[in-house]
Amino acid sequence: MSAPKSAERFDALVIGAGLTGLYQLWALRRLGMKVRVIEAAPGVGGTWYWNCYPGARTDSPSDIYQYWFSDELLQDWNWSQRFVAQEESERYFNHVADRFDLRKDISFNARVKAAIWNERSSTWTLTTEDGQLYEAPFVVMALGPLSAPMLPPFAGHESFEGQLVHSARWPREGIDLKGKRVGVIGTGATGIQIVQTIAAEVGHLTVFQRTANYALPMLNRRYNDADHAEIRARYPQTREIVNKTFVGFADPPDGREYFSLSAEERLATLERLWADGSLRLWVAGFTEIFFDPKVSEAVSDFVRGKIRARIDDPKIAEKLVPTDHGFGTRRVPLENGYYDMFNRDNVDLVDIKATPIECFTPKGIRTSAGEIELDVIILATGFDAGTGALTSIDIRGRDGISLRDSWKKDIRTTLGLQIHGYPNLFTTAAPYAPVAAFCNAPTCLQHQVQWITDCIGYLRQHGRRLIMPTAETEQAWLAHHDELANMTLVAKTRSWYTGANVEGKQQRLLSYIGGVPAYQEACAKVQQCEYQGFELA
Ligand code: NA7
Repeated sequence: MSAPKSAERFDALVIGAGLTGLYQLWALRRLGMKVRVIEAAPGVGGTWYWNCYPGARTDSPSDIYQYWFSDELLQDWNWSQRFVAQEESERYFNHVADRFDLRKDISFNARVKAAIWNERSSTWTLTTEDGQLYEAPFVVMALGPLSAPMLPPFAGHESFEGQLVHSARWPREGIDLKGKRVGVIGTGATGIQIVQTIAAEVGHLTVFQRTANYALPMLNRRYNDADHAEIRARYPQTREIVNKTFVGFADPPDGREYFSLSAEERLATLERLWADGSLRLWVAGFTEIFFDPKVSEAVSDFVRGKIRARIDDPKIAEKLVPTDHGFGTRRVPLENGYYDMFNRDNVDLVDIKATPIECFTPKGIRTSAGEIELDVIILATGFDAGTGALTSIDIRGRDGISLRDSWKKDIRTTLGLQIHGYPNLFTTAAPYAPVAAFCNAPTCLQHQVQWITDCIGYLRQHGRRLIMPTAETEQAWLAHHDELANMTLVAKTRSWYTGANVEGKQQRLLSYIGGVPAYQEACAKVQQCEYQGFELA
């Protein structure tokens, strides 16, 4: 029997070397702390490391999908285009890791399986899958909102003799799809990007759709030197405005009420927002789409018309047009040729609500309408959002309470930043912050890193060892969250935003929907009141 390994000791541990973890490392180092980042992948980038499927691209413009903490970084990095592909995002995070010499404090290929709080020493002990132990008073979970892939238990999946792959576990060396019979299950942001990218290359493509989405056309554009100069000159304003808009984008909302406008003005506004070729219609259009069923229906109908106009066969068009939810109540994907792919002879759409998948077979997929033979099946089936990455780790707080068990009954956080019962554990991208759904991720994640850093800085400055929200504070935040959520159409819609994509998951809106400024204000208030409502020791 080998001797038990002894734990390496640090001032803080960060799990994950994606957008959040890299910045958190940089920020805690500036407090003079000895920090270790533990990362499951062999490289940095998180989401932008793992999601290397064909066509992976950000739906946020590149000038707001980046760090703001270093003017030098803003000066020395040029984005090639408005919406960048995965390779470029990954290159950016590698550049950041090199520029700030971050790698020396990161353990790669190390997946954390357990995190245990020790009350006596006020420390957390992390254990990796290969038995490495790490110990520190503070732990920051920088796991990302969408990093636990959903692998639906399709009957007979192990019998399939072709290649089966989830979009977020795409092999780095790629898959040769040329001439093959390929099936894609899922038509969210990911499925859409895959379909539009591979349709022309594969022999035959079958798209299995459960719920149609309202995808908006992406107008991408390469940047030249003049664009770079102009974008850079705007950075001081951009950095400010992303923290002032409702969802952390740089577009101020239209501001006018839908029904205060004439029919011509409404249409002209919708056309203008549509023509922007971005998520503007969703994030900076008529905010009543989230609350008012009449406005929701009017805007949805506008988008339905745009989708129908793209598809030759009216029967296929009707399948691709969403009718069971309003525009913007689920994640709106951007598309670049997606709808046109259904005019191709080698692409079929299978509505699996009408003809459900019965099982996988050795040769392909059997639906209630018959067997479809396939060489490759791509699962673009999404993620256990917000909670899945956290519950994949056996987290034990005070008195050994298990987060996994507690969250089976009731998912709770305070501001998405801490959880009652788990001292000195900080979460990012967790439920009840705007991060997972209603925020341009970098805006909210950077804000959370700053809050956590300020909090740890405060504790160190004031000779405190421990912080945790009280049960009352947590309850008050949840009540506020629920009150706002329940006023919206979003909370009434089945999607990963409400936990409906995961069997047995609590149905509650995951993301805080009071807007980025209100969220930031609530977080700031906690710090201004020196953590009133939090247990400090
Ligand atoms: P999404 O948006 O959760 O999409 C997953 C898709 O897979 C969606 O169409 C699902 O249908 C479908 N799905 C999931 N489970 C099944 C089963 N069991 N059977 C059939 N179809 C299924 O994930 P994405 O990866 O596209 O995007 C995630 C986020 O990443 C995205 O919002 C961006 O922020 C980036 P459903 O809609 O649930 O009926």
